[in-house]
Amino acid sequence: MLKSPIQTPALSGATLFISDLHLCASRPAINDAFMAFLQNTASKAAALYILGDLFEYWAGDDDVEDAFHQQIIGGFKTLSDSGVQVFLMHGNRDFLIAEGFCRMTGATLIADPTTIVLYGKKALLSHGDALCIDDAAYQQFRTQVRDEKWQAEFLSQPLELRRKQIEAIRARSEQEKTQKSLEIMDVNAEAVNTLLRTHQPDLLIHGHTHRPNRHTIKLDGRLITRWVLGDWYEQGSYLACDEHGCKDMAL
Ligand code: LP5
Ligand code: MN
Repeated sequence: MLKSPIQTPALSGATLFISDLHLCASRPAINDAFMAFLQNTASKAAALYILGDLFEYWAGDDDVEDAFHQQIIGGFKTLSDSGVQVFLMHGNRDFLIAEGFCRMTGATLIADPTTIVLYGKKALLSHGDALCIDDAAYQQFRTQVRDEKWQAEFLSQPLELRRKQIEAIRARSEQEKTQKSLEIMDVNAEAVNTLLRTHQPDLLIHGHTHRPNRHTIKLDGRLITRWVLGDWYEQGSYLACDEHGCKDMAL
């Protein structure tokens, strides 16, 4: 169970990062915690970055009629209307979020990876799944479902059919994960180094692995911080950054 949605005082005017909330109608406690986070914490921030897997899954922008989706959309709309910038990156579960969702919420979709200037530091943002290159079965699946043509065909099907196919993939994924080692499902160190060499950031922020941590990487004579964001299964958390640096915060 999530702890009560009493918020740690926000860093006013900070930039916040979250990922892997896996929101869904069947986990009301996390939804309440998230709504409280938007109202009490994110509302005082300058910007909120969601680095993927906001939702347990996303079947298409037409799947928004129910009370659960309307509540989340309303929460974002209130936040963005109040002047907080909301940026959203795709995760491996909600990569079908598209412009329709952005229009409804006021959020801006950002590519994976994206570089931003964060209080004078160069920060590279990613969901993190693309770094798990030892997970060959997943990477093959990822290549298939990230294909534009495949997505257009998938989205052309009725919503009920899409939901059924997603349920089948989720079941298969859960089953296959039981056969994979923790190492296989973590980021590959060389893939991280390659990404860092390409973009030359001061820090990398990502999620996906559900292994929240702060790593220091020495690469080519430079120190780079890799922040891994936590999921919201047991305890909601976020990374708050301002001109003094970044802090991981619990709800
Ligand atoms: O998300 P997480 O952390 O639990 O697991 C991921 C990888 N699994 C996935 C699948 C998602 O969890 C569930 C599906 C999301 C819905 C997407 C909506 C649109 C797509 C619709 C498709 C019909 O991403 C898991 C990784 C793990 O991270 C750690 O990195 O291991 O990967 C898997 O388990 C994937 C399996 O190994 C391979 C699945 C092969 C399926 C092949 C069928 C392809 C046909 C698709 C068309 C119907
Ligand atoms: Mn993920």
